[in-house]
Amino acid sequence: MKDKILLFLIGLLLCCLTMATSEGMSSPEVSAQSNNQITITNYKFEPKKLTVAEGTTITWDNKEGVHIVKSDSDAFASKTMKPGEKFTYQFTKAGAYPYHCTFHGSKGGNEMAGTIVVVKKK
Ligand SMILES: [Cu+2]
Repeated sequence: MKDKILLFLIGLLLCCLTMATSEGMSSPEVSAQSNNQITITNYKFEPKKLTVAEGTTITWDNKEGVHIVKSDSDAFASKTMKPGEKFTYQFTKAGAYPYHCTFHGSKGGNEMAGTIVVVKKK
């Protein structure tokens, strides 16, 4: 009888481990598809780094302050954004797109800056 309980517990443990592992592996893909919004608040881009699939349109939502979102490589640039204003850009090519606020940051990820990582669609 004791053996059966032990086997049952081991089975339960293995089941939990398998579920936890598969969940951990699938979550980046889910977030890449569902999250395409960056909040501008407190002189920061939230999230600072965002991974999305090719073809995703990203929206920067300015909650406070005056900012300009500009790609380090000049791929995209917003106009001067006041609080409540949004900027959108569609990423059609895979690659890393570092960007910064021209008022509060600079190229190379300094101060107010972030990165969009675009991955190929599967
Ligand atoms: Cu700024």
